[in-house]
Amino acid sequence: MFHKVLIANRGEIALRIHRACREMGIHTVAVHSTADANAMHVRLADESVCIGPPASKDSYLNMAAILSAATITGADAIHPGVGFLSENADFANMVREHGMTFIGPDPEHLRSMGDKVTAKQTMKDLGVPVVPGSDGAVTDDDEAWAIADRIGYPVLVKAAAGGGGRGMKVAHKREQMHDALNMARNEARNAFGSDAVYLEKYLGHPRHIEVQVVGDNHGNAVHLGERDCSLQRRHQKLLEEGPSPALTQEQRDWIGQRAVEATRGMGYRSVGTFEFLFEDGEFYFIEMNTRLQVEHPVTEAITGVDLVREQIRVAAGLPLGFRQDDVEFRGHAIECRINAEDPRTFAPSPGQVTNYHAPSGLAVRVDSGLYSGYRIPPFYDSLVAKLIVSGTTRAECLRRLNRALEEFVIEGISTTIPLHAELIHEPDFISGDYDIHWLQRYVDAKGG
Ligand code: MV4
Repeated sequence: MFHKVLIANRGEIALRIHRACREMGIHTVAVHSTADANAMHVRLADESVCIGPPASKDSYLNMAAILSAATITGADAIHPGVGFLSENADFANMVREHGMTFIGPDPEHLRSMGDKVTAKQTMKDLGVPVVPGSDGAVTDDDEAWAIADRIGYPVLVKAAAGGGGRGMKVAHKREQMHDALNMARNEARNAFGSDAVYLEKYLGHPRHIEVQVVGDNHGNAVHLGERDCSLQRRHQKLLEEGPSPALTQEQRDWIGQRAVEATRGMGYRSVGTFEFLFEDGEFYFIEMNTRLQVEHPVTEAITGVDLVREQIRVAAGLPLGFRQDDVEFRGHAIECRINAEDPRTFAPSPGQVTNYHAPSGLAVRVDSGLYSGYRIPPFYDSLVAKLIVSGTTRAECLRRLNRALEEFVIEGISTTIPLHAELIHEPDFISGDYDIHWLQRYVDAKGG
């Protein structure tokens, strides 16, 4: 097992990784920007190194500074967390070349899944259902028209290097295809430095359902069920739950099986997430996330598996500590992402937290680096806390979530707590009847 892990991230996820390491007897090194000197994970880490000024590109994305910090502190592994360098194949390679372990998948899988066209083809070959569309990248209008005639309009043009919704354009009819292609290509070139695009049938009212998997170095792979992440706005998730209220047990088992077979089939060795759109009873693979995810605690709550611990173990070459048959799914869990934002306009609200009190009690978990007196810097993502609540049933989980939100005190800044408190009383949410567009419509209707 590793002796010392450098945590190349910040905020609640850095704290989450620190906790897993300490429970495993591993020493931790926090790296931080000058703006994060007072962060909780920096205070708790065994050692810390300042790696640069506030801007992410000069600190949390600064590969040379992070590798230097790992070298001088004698770390034998680097955990990249989420976002930042977590899916960067070049960084994973550099970590390896420095004689350390990247706690994540092989660079080969970071690269192949990072290219959405390759990812889709790989999954199709491994028996995973994909969205009907082009086989590979599309270059000219005639080719695009021919594919659209086959799959039918509306058609979505997507960037091969994309993800997160950038570089997507819908063509509702033949006349819109030329402009959609050009606009998607331009956006992709500007955002990702590659103008490769591909086509898919546009699904109008899907849910976003993702399946958690873990694979090891010994040919083992398991799935840990699904999370429903449909409640999002502008590609920012607000709340995630598991199991999905939209699936039958049969659908759940079937998609879990497809994901686990693909994980084993590609020799994937880490935690990973298969993202699907789910519409009219059918699953369609769209992307694979080759990292730990922000919403991983939902899965931990319903399975009892410590995902970060397993990720670290498999990165160290150890076999998975359990088999598929050992995984028991129990009850329901919901995660609320609490952002330092105005709950109506979503404008960032950084600043000093004058008073902080987190809820607790049975089946309530809070992952947060906040404390009274902490000053939230304005330079990063506004996620400041995750509230994860479980219950034996979804109804019980909702009642518990309601009381946990009532207990939560964060003063001095605005947060999205009031939005969550409102949302869980919406009849559509209570009945589980929502798709990926529901939250935007809800916010628009309130005049946010
Ligand atoms: C789609 C789609 C509809 N049809 N693909 C958005 C981000 C990227 N990861 C995939 N996305 C979508 N792909 C087809 N063929 C709708 C979306 C989409 C979306 C997907 C998941 C969660 C939220 C979303 C919000 C808007 C659009």
